Amino acid sequence: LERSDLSTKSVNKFTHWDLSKSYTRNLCHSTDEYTLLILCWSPGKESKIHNHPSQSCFIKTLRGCIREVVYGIDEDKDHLKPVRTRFYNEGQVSWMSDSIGLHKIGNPSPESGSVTLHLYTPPFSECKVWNSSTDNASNFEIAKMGFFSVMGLRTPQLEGKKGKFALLM
Ligand code: CSS
Ligand code: FE2
Repeated sequence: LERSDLSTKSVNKFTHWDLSKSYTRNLCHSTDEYTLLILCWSPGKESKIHNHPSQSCFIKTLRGCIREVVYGIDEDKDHLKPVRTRFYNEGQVSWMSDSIGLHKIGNPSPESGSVTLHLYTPPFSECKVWNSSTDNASNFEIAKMGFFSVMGLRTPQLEGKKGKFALLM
């Protein structure tokens, strides 16, 4: 992932923006073993705190900057606590898994969008989300992962529904 050198043209096919959302999830490729997504982050917006049912989540920042805050679970108080914050610039790769903890990621720039490439092994369709770091560790909801586009085509029917399931995007 670090060595990959994607042309603007190959990435542009998968970059779809919706400024009313924190980010859009755009499916590039999926097999039984892995899934490859491009996420487009609205200026100043971030995900909710969430976990990763996949064994591995690799993220490469393709455009702009990404801020990641990692959380641990304070077992005594049953609370989430921030452990570290990192920034990733264009070309940098991060790795995340439940063995590290939970995280939220977002775009710290108030002016421009960010684009990230995500490699999850194996693919996953649901994860746990917390609404804020003041939540109890047990106060999570299940979010179904929607797709804003698939193979470059808009898929409004796959965007995910509010209601029974929380929305991460
Ligand atoms: N896990 C989030 C993005 S942050 S790694 C998602 O797939 O939408
Ligand atoms: Fe994540």
